Amino acid sequence: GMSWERYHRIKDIYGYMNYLAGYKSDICEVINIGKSSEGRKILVLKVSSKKGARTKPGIWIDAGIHAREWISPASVTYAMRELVENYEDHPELIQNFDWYFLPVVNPDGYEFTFSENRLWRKTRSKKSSIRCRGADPNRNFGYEWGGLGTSNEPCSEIYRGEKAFSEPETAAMAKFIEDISSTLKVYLTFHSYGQYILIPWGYRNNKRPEDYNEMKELADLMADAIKKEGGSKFTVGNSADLLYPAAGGSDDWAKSIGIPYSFTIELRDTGKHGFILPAKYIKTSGREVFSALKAVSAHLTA
Ligand code: 0X9
Ligand code: ZN
Repeated sequence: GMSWERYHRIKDIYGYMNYLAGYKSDICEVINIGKSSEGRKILVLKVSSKKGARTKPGIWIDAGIHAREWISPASVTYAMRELVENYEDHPELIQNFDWYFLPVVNPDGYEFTFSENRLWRKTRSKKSSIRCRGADPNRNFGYEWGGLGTSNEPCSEIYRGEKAFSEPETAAMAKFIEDISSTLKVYLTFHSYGQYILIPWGYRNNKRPEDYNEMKELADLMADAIKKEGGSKFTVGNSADLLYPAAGGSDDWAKSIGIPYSFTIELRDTGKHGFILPAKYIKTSGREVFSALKAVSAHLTA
C-alpha cells in the first residue's frame, strides 16, 4: 500500500487514488484521461464538493513530467492526502475550489526509473526508424514549440519530439486541461530540483507576461509559506532568466491558453542529493507543497 516513507511505483499511487475515490466518494473522483505509449493509464484525481453544484474555480496540479524527479509525485500525493483525508482541518480549501491532481504525467518513464535506469528523464515512445526512445515532455507542449533550449536530435535529453504533442501523455493532458480551462485559475507543475518557483515565460530571456507582477505576488506568498513550514528557501523569478530558456514547457502552454497563474515549482534540494533525494525528505517536502497550496487558496479567496 501507499505511504510517505518511501517512493512508490505506479500501482501503489493509482491504488491510493482509487482508494480515495472509494473512501471519500462524495468529494473524490478518478478520471482516466488517456494512455501512455506503453499503454499505461494516465489518471487524474478530481477533488470537489458537489454541494451547491456550481462550478468552482479550479486548481490544477501535476507531477512526474520528468521520470527521475521522484520527489514530485511523492510530495504531490502527500498534499492530495492532506487535502482529502484531513478535510476538517481546512474545509475552505475544498469549499472554495475544484482540485485536479495528475501525480504521474509520464508513467512509462517513471516505471523505467525503477526497473532500468534511475536517471531516465523522458517519455518512452518509440519510432521504428530511430535508435533512441522518448521525448522530453517538457519540450513537447504546443506553445513556442521547437524554440530555444530544445533539440531535434532524438537521443538528446531535451528532444522536443517530432511535433508539438507528439507524445500521448502531453496530448492527453492538454486535451483534458483544454476542456476545463475556462474554470482553471491556477496551473502548478512540480519538478525537481533546485528550490525555485518559476514564472513564465520560459521560452526566451527578458520576456514577461503583462501580468507578471500579479503572478510574482502569489509566487512570493507561496515561497513565504514554504519557508514558514519547512524552513527551506525557494527562489522566485522568471524561468528563463533564473534558469535557462527552454521552449515547449507545460507552464508556458498553460499560461498561453489563458490560465492566469502558471508556475513550475522545482522542489528539494539544491544539489546535495539532486534527483536522488532520500525518502526521509518526502514528508517535509509534502508539507511544503501543501503549505504552498494553502497560500494559493488564501490569496485567491481574499
Ligand atoms: O528544464 C525543465 O524542463 C525544467 N527544469 S528540470 O530540471 N525539472 O528539467 C524547468 C522548466 C521551466 N519552464 C520552462 N522553461 N518553460
Ligand atoms: Zn523536471
